[in-house]
Amino acid sequence: MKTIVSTQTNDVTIDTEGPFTMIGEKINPTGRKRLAAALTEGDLDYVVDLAVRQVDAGADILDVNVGVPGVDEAKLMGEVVGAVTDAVDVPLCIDSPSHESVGAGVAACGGRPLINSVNGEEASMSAILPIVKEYDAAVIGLLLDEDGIPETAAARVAVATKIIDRAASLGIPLENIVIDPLVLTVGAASDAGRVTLDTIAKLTAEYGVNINLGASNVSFGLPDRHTLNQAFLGLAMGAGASCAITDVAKLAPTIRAADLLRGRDAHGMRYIKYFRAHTPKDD
Ligand code: THG
Repeated sequence: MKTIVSTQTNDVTIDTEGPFTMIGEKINPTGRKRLAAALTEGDLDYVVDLAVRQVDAGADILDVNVGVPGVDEAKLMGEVVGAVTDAVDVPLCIDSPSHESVGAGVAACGGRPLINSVNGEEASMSAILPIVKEYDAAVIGLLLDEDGIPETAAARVAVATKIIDRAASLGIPLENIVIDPLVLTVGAASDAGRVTLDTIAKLTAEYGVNINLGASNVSFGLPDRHTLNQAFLGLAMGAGASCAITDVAKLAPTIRAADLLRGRDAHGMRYIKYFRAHTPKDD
């Protein structure tokens, strides 16, 4: 299954059969005071710098979330998307629960974005899916609904079915949907990783759909987060995930390694290219 997103001049294919797609997570003020302040002050240079650094680190797509209290989020989303689009040539993942902000971001990006996100709640599906249809955009479907995040893999797949069927009724094809099974921290429930991995396997068997993860969520509240994030990404890729919203500078080496190991990197060219571009010379 291929999900194509684009800028005006550049296509990126999220592909269940291809190498893993990396979505840079850093334009998101959650837990980042410096960025929250920059967004509040309208300091777009700081945001553009985050964009450039993530693309230099290998990001294929950039997530853009501007949710800080006390700002006109839709207006700011349009401005940030415009500034990022002028600075880097990668498609964007427009991250907001508000349909006004999503609409402003989609309108400002010029290409075909990934909308982050719709979920199985009636209010979300009825607000977001018409925008997906209008712009022929791609969308991330989060596996939660009015009852919260289901505890079992089967119940999460049932939410995926609800989102996929509703989208189909509006004429949105499965190719334009990327399912996010949701990752909770294993710090709170030690089978949280297992449930997500089982959900990925079931979705892959049933729908063959592209699957995204917010991969760093798995390690919240635990020591040595990087080791957990690396192990989880490798397992999730093995189970069928095809993209992640992640810290690309930290996790690209793991992702390039896992692609080579699962036969998605002919002659190791991507692994070697990444290593050459990002390993400092020690002479
Ligand atoms: N699925 C989808 N979208 C998502 C998520 C998801 N969007 C938001 C989030 N989850 C993914 N993005 C982030 C962004 C930052 C962090 C984690 C996930 C993060 N921040 C550090 C912190 O809060 O401690 C600070 C990072 C830093 O300083 O560099 O970990 O699951 N569809």
